Amino acid sequence: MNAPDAAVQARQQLYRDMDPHNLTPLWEVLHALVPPQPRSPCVPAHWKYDEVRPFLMRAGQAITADEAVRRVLILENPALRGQSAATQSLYAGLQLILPGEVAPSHRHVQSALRFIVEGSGAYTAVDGERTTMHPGDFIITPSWTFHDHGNEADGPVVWLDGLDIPMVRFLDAGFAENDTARSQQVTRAEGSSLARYGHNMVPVRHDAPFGATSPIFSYPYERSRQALEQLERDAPIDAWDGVKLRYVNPLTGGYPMPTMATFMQKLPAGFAGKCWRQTDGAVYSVVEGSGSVEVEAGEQRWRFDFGPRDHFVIPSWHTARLSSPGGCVLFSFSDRPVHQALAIHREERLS
Ligand code: 1HN
Repeated sequence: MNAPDAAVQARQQLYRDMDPHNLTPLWEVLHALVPPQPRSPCVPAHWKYDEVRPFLMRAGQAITADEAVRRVLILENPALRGQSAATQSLYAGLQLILPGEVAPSHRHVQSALRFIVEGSGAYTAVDGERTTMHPGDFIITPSWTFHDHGNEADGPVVWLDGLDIPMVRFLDAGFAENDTARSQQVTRAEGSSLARYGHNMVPVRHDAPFGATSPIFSYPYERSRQALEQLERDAPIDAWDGVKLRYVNPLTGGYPMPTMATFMQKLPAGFAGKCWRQTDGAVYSVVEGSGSVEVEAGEQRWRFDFGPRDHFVIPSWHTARLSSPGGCVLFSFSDRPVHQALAIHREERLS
């Protein structure tokens, strides 16, 4: 029922009079503030590698890694242009490093993950240890640790950067500083963190070297793939996810980073998955093979046919379904640990 004209006018006058005092009536915005279900401003998005790669290579001609500090093309959600965000909470970008280049050492509060997309033989260094990159490896830069990258191989190396930049920005909690050295000194042998923490054993006396972040900083693809292949052969296939595993912090059993969860999944050839939706928005990197993702929200529908090295985003509470006639491997990351820490995570598996 509408209020009579006089009442409406009195209200409008009230709003105008209080406005200069920075006061707003809740009852005019209540519904939008507390929606019956999430209505993400993000849209599903797809970046085909064939289309992105030429721009990355042109960026390689246009600016050095040293000049750029980080030579990255940001994967911006089409509905959030200008915000450097793939979803409301997650940043994603593709970083290129050419032979002989160094991306200088610095540190920041924002946590980062690297997922290697193309090329081998570049390294990243964290806390005095280097790790060599191979396609499909998942590498972590914990919050507030110095890190630099370099390429001592003979071809370009490209990786996906995933950072919690929008979350840290939302909380106004960002700090950053440059290192005194361009490349940090190597103080530990390559592979020592994996040997210490990555074989179902841990040192007898230890403190978590990176606090809430996993002490393993490179999770090699070779091992993730082996696990997925064995499970594809020997275990039931999940009707929604195919074969899907999450990466783990071996000291806690939780996610490798406090703000981001990471996953790898294999869809067997002929997989036609069921629909699901979840409140954590996710960014996907196609490791091998091809397939398609169908996404639905309200009346809107999207379908992306993806191939190797493509990237795509499924926003919060969008219904999605994966299929793959020939089989494929997908890496993904999301803000699920934050949802779970706040006890607000929801997931629905639809039939
Ligand atoms: C950063 O430090 C890296 O270390 C990549 O490779 C992307 C985006 C924003 C801020 C810092 C890196 C970044 C970043």
